[in-house]
Amino acid sequence: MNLESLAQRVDEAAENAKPIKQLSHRNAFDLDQAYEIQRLAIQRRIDRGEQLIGLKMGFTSVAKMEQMGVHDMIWGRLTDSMLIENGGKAALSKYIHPRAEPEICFRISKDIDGEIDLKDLDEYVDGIASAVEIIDSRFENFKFSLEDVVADNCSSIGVVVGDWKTPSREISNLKMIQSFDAEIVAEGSTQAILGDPWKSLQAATRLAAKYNEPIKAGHIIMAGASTAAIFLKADSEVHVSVEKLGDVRFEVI
Ligand code: OOG
Ligand code: MG
Repeated sequence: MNLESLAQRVDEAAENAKPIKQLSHRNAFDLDQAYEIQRLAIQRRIDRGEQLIGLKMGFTSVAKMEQMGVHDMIWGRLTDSMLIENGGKAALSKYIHPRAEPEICFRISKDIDGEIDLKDLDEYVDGIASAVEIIDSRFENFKFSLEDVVADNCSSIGVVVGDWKTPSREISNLKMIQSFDAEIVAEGSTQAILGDPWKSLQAATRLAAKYNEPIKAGHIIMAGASTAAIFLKADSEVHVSVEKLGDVRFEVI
């Protein structure tokens, strides 16, 4: 099996916003090979001039695991083409079947090249913000196995980050609300993210070290959604509000 050709398939599906069949339907590959497909697919973006800006964690809450039927933590890579400015616009035409989910984002202040203890993590973080992630599985009907979703860079396509706040260790029970226009569509707490989003960052340092992906000063790390993700609606505003961390929003056009 040619991992590069599978990487090309997920990359082109994202580029063309055209869904494809799950890779695992016709190819048997294990989790390490799935991460290699992801790395190769992101390398194609980097070869086109995109830059790595950080990592994202996925399935760090029970709500997400239950919604998607995948019960293992996953991680993916973020590039600058995925960033949407706070208050900016997301065009539905660029996506297949996009969903939004409320998140917390960390900004890294010092290079990390190994697993960091939970108690030492604040030495490496200089900002925390509320965030929304747009996910858009390249697979038909948003259905995948653990290996499929990892190969597909964990459905990454868009990230919107709010204003950076001074890091606090006390973010383990903050209310999170996602609204479309004025209607609340998802509600949760940072508690849902492994009991404390700092634990998600800790897991990111462990997994990045395991897969030889250095985390650099200036990178951002998304901790994973606290609630199920909701399909975007044309001509609406998506708004996420996190207690103490403030608001973040974008317009769907
Ligand atoms: C995979 C991505 C999961 C999260 O925050 O849990 C994720 C998916 O749900 O398609 O980003
Ligand atoms: Mg997410």
